[in-house]
Amino acid sequence: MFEQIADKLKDAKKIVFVTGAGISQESGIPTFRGTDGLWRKYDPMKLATIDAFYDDPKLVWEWYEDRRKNILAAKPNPGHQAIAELEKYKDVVVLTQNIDGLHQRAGSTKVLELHGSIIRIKCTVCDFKGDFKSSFDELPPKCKCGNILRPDVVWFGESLPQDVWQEAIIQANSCDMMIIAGTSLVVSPANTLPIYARQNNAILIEVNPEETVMSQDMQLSLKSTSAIALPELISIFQK
Ligand code: BJW
Ligand code: ZN
Repeated sequence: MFEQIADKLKDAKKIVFVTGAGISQESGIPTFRGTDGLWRKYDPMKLATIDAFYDDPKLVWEWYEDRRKNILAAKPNPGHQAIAELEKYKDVVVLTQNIDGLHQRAGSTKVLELHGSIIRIKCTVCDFKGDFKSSFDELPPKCKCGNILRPDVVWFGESLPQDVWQEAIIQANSCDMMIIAGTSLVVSPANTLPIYARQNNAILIEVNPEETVMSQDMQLSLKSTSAIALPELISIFQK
C-alpha cells in the first residue's frame, strides 16, 4: 500500500501532521460533518458561536460537559499511537483541530491545539485561564472577577490563539512531509496549512476514508481510516 512513498517517508526529516475529528472517531468521539456527525444533530450556530453562548450559556455548557465526559472516558486509538511512535524516528509536530487531548495522552510531545481544549476554561472578560474542575456547582460557572467562564475552545467567527497559529504556520512552512488525517478541510484557517507546506515543496499525504475538497491536491490519498493506515505507515520504520 505504501511502497510508492516508503523512500520519501524514510528520507523525510520533519513530518507535520494536520489532524481533525476523524482521527478520534475510532476512539468513540463523533466527528462534526459525517453521517453521525455532531452538526447533523445540532445547529453549530446555537452551540459554537459567542452569540449562542451569551444567548444560552447553560445549554452550551451542558453540551460541553456531556462531550467532556465522553472524551475523558475515551482512549487514544492506534492512529494517535502511531503518530506518537513516529517521534522515535523523526522530527514530528502535530497541528490538531481537535480539543480532546488524545494526541498528548498517546504520548505525542509537540502538539499545537489550533481550536483550544475541552479540558481548559477561560473567563469571558478577564485574563483568567485554568483547568476544568471535575464538576461545577452551578452552570455557567463564575470567574473570581464575577463574570462567566467558558470552555477554552475556538468558536466560529473567533480568531485562533495567535501565538499557536503563528507557530503552526512556521511548522507547516518548514516540513518536508505533511500528513493530513481525519479532517474534511472545510474550516479555515486550519485548511490553509497544506498550502504553507506546499510552499516548502513538502509531500502531501491524506488519510481519510472519504474524498475531501483537497484530495486532488495530495501526492497520495489513502482512502482508509487513520487507525488502520497510520500504523501501516509507521511500520515502514520497524522493518
Ligand atoms: C475519518 C475517520 C477515520 C471519519 N479515520 N478519517 C461565514 C461566516 C462566519 C465565519 C466564516 C464564514 N465563512 C468562513 C468562515 C470562517 C470559519 C469557517 O471556516 N467556516 C466554514 C465552516 C465555512 N472559520 C472560523 O470562524 C474560524 N475563525 C476564523 O476564521 O477567524 C477569522 C474570522 C473572524 C470573523 C469572521 C470570519 C473569520 C474558527 C473556526 C472554529 C471551528 N470550531 C469548531 C468547534 C471547536 C470546539 C468544539 O469542538 O466544540 O472546530 S467547528 C468544528 O470544525 C471543530 C473542528 O475542529 C472543525 C473542523 O472539523 P474537522 O476536524 O475537519 O471534522 P469534520 O467532521 O468536518 O471532518 C471529519 C473528517 O474525518 C471527514 O472528512 C471524514 O471523512 C473523516 N473521517 N472517520 C480518518 N476513522
Ligand atoms: Zn474573570
